[in-house]
Amino acid sequence: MEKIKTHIHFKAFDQAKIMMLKAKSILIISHKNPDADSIGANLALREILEKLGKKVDSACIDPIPENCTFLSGSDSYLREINPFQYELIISVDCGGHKLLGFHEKHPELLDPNKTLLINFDHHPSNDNFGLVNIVMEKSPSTCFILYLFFNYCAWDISPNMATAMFHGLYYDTGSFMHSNTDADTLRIAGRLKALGGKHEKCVKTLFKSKKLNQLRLWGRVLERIQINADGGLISAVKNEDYKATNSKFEDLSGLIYYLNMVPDTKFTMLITEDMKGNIKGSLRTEREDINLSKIAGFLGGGGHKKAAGFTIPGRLEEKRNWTVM
Ligand SMILES: [Mn+2]
Repeated sequence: MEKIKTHIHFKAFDQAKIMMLKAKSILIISHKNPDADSIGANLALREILEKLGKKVDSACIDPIPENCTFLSGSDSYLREINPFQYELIISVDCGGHKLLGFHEKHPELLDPNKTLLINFDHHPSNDNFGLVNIVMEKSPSTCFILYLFFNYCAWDISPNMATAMFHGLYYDTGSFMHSNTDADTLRIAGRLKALGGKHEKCVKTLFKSKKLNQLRLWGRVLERIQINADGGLISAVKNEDYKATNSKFEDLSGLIYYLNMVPDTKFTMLITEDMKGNIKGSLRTEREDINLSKIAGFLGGGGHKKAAGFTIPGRLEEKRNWTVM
């Protein structure tokens, strides 16, 4: 079998393993507005830690997205927590401490004198908020990192865990279409499938099912596309759009990939109202010479070079320029 070439944080792996084996009660936190990677990683980790005899809870400040509800264990997430009930906290896929969501009500999460936190993530924007930080920027997903970690620990991956981890890996690589898909990604995807991962179910749930009202919402966004002076493709969603199509913010998930399909555009930006008084921006590019993480950073956001986002309070206003020739 070929060797996995990804650079591995062995020392941090060791520390994390020891802390997990020692703790009797563990809380695993998925990031706010969770995605398939954060949920898949959480559930796979929970299953193995439960098999090791631990009392484990999964938590997320926001509801689980519909495309993850088929994963076993997804129905028992906590929406409120008491960090002091646990000997160990693990965050998965949280690209910065703010994405924990719970930190505002529970600042003790970020105080190593009060709680022990292991931070598993792959976002370059990660501010290493844990006591142990396993932040591997070159990894395509957090589920990928967990695969390496479980192997390092010699912990068996069950078919259920393989499905959850495949789901996260498949989602974060945009069905292996993003440039973060390298040979190791495909090797590990293959191994997860061989371990019993239900890959067809992940494919269907993530990329091949759309509701009618969701397509109607997308139609509004597609119709509104403009190319701005900087060569960026831009479209927007207003709160009225959700109402008119009987859809919600979550229904926009995946749309950005379609917007980013026009050749020769420098980048793609979808700006949306989220019905909670915020404007969210999603940015994507195929270009090597553009760093979207930096651009999103100016607006208090973050992410990767080719995929980033931000959230700011406010409302969108449409302005059109008419010229008489
Ligand atoms: Mn991820």
